[in-house]
Amino acid sequence: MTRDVEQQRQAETSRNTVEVKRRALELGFDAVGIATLEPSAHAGAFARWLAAGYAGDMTYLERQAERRNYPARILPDARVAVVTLTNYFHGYTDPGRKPGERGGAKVAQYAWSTDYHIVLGRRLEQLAGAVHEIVPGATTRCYVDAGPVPERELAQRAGLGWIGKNTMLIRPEIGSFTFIGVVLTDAPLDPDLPFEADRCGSCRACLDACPTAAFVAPHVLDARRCISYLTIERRGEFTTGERALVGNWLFGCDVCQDVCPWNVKFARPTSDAEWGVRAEMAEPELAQFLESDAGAFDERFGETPFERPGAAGMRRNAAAVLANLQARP
Ligand code: B12
Ligand code: SF4
Ligand code: SF4
Repeated sequence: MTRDVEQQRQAETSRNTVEVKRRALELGFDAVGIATLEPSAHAGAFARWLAAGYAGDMTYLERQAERRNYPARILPDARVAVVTLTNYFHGYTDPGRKPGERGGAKVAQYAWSTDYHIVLGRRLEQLAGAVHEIVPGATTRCYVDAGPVPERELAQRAGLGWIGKNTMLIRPEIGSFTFIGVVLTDAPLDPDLPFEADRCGSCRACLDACPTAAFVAPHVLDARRCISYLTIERRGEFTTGERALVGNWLFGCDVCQDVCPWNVKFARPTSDAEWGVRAEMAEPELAQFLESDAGAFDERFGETPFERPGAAGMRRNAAAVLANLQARP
């Protein structure tokens, strides 16, 4: 290939990269970057995490470890990941007025709206459509919180932020109340430089604030003690110890993000209509979970994050919260 042809090709790749990013922002994503698909830099740490049993019942993580460590194997011929962040923060500057603080039972903010897998799945497909228009013949595959994609690591590699001691991907300008969505593609696009800085410094607010002491060390979470795991991923009934750990969290947990100074200073409420707050999610009545059968539950909470634990899981969570609230002085 002559130098001129090579230069033309490089110029076209740069133009296409700018256009893909422009379209992503136009679609409503709050940030976008391009990551390479080189092997994970954290394969050793991930293997030790699995071996220690910190994944609990999430056996799918072990099954997907091979592809996760080699993201290029997820989609044959894929060259890069287009990585997006979407802010879902609703604000909490006045804790007394924060939904969920009044009645006792609390729900993590990400679950106050329609299920993000549905909203972002649609939006990512539109972004994939844009990639096809810009690079005709390109292959794409979209992922959000699914499959073997190491989403936080790819986001860090795409220059979108760093991985904090609480294991969250934090973007300096907006904090960590964000969803990560990924489009893998074989389209030639210019990768961004990774976000190399660690902006946690000597802070350890998240580690100290975790109500269940779930962090074994900075960046290492024993999911079995994490309220988010217990209320969303854990199958079957709680042990007495687990029941006590969930406190008044009915679904998910926000504590290690609520205390993070990067959220306190920089997180701003989303104005995106797709994340409109649903009162029955943000301020749920416990009784409805204790009483509802599967049919009534599906009618009320279909297409919401509560579907993952389902009617039985939410009944278990509600019973635990009620017992914990009643046990309080
Ligand atoms: C399994 C899972 C969970 C588990 C385990 C979480 C965990 N920290 O490991 C549970 C159920 C507990 C959970 C909880 C939550 N989750 Co979750 N979860 C996932 C999922 C499906 C896989 C994560 C995973 O593989 N964990 C295993 C650990 C070992 O891997 P990792 O977290 O990716 O960490 C990597 C780095 O930390 C790095 N690493 C390892 N050692 C070191 C050391 C240093 C110094 C550094 C820098 C990096 C590093 O290597 C790891 C492997 O690549 C991802 C989606 C995905 N496919 O990635 C969503 C995901 C991580 N979850 C998400 C969310 C929103 C949450 C909650 C906030 C929900 C809530 N409010 O209740 C909480 C947060 C709790 C917390 N502090 O992590 C978002 C996070 C977005 C963001 N901005 O970071 C994701 C990306 C889903 C999405 N698409 O938006 N989750
Ligand atoms: S989500 Fe809650 S329980 Fe889980 S690590 Fe963070 S503060 Fe601890
Ligand atoms: S609370 Fe402090 S240590 Fe934890 S993630 Fe935020 S900046 Fe890092």
